[in-house]
Amino acid sequence: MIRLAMLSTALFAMACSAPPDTAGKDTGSPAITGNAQAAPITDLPDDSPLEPEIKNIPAATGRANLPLTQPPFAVAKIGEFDEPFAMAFLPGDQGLLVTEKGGALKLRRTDGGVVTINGVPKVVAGGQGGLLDVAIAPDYAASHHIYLSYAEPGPGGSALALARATLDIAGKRLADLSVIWRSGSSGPGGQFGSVITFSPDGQNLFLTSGERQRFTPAQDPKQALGKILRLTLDGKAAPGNPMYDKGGIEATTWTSGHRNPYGLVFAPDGKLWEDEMGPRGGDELNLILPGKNYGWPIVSNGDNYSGQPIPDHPSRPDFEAPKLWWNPSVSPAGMIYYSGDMFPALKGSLLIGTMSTPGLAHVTLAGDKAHPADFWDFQARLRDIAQAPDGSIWLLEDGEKGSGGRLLRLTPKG
Ligand SMILES: [Ca+2]
Ligand SMILES: [Ca+2]
Repeated sequence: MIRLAMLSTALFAMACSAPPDTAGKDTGSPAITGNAQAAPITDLPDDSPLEPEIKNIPAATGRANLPLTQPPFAVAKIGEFDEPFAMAFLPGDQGLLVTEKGGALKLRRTDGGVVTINGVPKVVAGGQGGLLDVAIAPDYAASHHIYLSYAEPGPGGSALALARATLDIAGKRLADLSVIWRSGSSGPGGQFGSVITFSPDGQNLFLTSGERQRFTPAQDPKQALGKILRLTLDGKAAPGNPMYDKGGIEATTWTSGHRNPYGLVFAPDGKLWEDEMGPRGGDELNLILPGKNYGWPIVSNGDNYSGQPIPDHPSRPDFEAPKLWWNPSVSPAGMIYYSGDMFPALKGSLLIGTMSTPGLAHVTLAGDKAHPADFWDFQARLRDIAQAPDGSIWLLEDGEKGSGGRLLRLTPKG
């Protein structure tokens, strides 16, 4: 334990040696390149930062990198936002909700007009934090509930929070806002994950919680960082969770050992797929199974940005290995399972927006297997993706580094 504590301290120091919010490659900024070139930590063992007795067994299968190709879509710009983070379609013809990291919630009506929705909670904007995901409640038709995840002000910085509110479209405001879950472990910077999705039966809410670039909390069952949570629609621990009887954060935990999960979707067969940004060369597509540990920061098919090696997943088969992984990194973000009729060739597959290599990854599925099919060049960091009611595919650019934060609509070419 002493060794673990010492190494944890060293890892934390590494995390803090880079500018807050830009540690790691996730932002894809020039500053990251500088960080990647930092001198290797030489007083840590080569094989594992956390468990030096582990010998590296290289990952041999599942590498998903493909050359970028021209996208087979007609692409239309249909809006522009300021550092948008997420979008969600309201039912029928009520339009699209879009979050901006700075703290604004916008409603884009179907006629293209954009209105600001008031009553959004106060957020800590900056770096990877701010107003983050937005999701429409499964019972929205009756409740008009929406959910927001965001960086809430807290000691030393911020913490991930989940709020539920009633959307009053006519009044352009949120009513009855209540914060129904808080991660704790408040502090500076890092990545929040923050993606919300619902179980197919509409009874449970799944939320990803990033490890804030603090490494070891992903393996600490007493911290909500580096976890995927399964909650009731009221934000409580969901009965049936693997550690439900333990209470506290453990009762809310579905899976652990995640770094920075930015995509989470159910396929119609009930399988839950997640993408996460790993360290350098360690991005992952995971099949999420209850109670499993996904290994971060003990194993990764990538290595730390300091140059410090991390054993690959096969070195510790007790951890759940990714179905696919990207090395070099592409920085996977928003993900959908496409079920529309507009693109028959994409039906039943995953589409993942990517950032450090800006593109759209097409992944086909067969049971619990995933296969990289295409990687289309979009030349701008894609933060989120959604399937519109008509089956068109909508993309939301990240809007950082001058990419403009455009909202794009994809339809068949020609
Ligand atoms: Ca992993
Ligand atoms: Ca590795």
